[in-house]
Amino acid sequence: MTTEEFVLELQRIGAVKFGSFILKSGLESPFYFDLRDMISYPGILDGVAQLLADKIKDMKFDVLTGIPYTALPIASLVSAKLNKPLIYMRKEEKAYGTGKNVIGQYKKGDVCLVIDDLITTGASKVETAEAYEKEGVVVKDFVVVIDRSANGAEELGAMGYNLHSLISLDEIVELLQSKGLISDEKVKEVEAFTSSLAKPVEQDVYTNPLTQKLLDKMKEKQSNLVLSLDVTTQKEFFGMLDKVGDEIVMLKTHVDIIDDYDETFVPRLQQYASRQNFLIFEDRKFADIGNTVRHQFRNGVYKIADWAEYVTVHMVAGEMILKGLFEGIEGHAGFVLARMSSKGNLLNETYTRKCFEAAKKNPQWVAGFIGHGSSVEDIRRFKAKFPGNQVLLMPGVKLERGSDAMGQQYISVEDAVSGGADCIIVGRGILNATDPQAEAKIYRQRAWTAYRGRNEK
Ligand code: S5P
Repeated sequence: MTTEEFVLELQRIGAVKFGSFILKSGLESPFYFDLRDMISYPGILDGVAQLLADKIKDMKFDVLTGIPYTALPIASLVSAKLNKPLIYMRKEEKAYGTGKNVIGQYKKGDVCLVIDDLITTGASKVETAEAYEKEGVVVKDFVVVIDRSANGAEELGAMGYNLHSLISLDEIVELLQSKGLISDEKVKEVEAFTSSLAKPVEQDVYTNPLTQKLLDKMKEKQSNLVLSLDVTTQKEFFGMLDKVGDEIVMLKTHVDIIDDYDETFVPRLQQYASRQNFLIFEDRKFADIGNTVRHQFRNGVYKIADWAEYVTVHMVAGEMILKGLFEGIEGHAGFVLARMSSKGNLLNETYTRKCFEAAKKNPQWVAGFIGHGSSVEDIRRFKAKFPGNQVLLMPGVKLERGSDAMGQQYISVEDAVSGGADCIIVGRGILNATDPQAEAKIYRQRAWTAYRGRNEK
């Protein structure tokens, strides 16, 4: 079967339709592709598998896969034709560490070629690649049957992946037009529709004032170092600030671990903040229903809202937590924990995506995200999904990669920042140094150099 014959067959079986269709997004489209029923036409399925096999036979990969459901039967035929092992990923996401997500035999580091039926935007492909990469499988190339995207190849290219396609929307239209199978008018409609999708929507992206405040302070102070001052007495606390307060853009506190906390603590902290010119971030990780977190934030012994502009928010109870915390008070915003640095944490990709959705709906209450990553690439892809101009603050950072005895995982300053961390959060890397002041200077200098380097690119 030639590509041309394949396209004609697709039209014959109704897998490629031109008319007027309402898409899931609500947009009206002049065409509709659905290759799911191809499995009921063994000749066509075998034909497309052969075309794909011819296309990829000289590419370098160890295993191949098809994205369920539509592309999996296609990939299994390709696998047989090329005598290359097939693997696939469960469609239902498993929580980390609770079972096997990838079915089939493979070794860590194997390169997997991914087959899919269609591409509209690169987003879901990137998600697939990330899911495989979590399992130790390397993804470099995607091969799709039909590329109907406006700029899928560029989008994937920016994330470090290659896109190959058997046939594009333009080629399909051209072929069907040349055979008199669609009208010239329809062709114009398709062109108008695709160019409207390709046009970037011009809009000012909103920046939360608390995000801007942090960015301004970073610039002013030439520092993107956040100190996590996890000590348990006021003496240690202010003693450490004397040494390192000048190096940091923001101080992150856990006020509830200070043994001798009393009413002198906050005024003293505020004096330091104005003298040493840093912002205050209380890392109280709110995670309850709106009404409870409202009290936890504003009342009780610590009255956090009176002195901390930034706090941390777990999205586990749902987005109304943001309303509970921030409604009706000015000058505060949260950092949403979208990923954690601790080994075995239960925040999976679906959860992270929900955090982004919540932030998108409530931009006035979210200054940024707390996140972590296993590599520069991993962080880059995570950050690329931020729904706006939020900043990324990264804990679990030391001068070198490593871990502690209680599950904390560290990546290096350079990996964190070049991947996309705007600020690094450092605790014991500085606190436990023999000379914390000198160490803070090193962290500051390395993080700021990496930040400037990244933004100059
Ligand atoms: O995922 C996270 C989120 C946070 S806020 N992992 C973290 O380690 N943190 C916090 O960052 C943690 O509560 C601690 O205060 C700091 C890391 O401290 P370090 O001593 O390991 O650098």
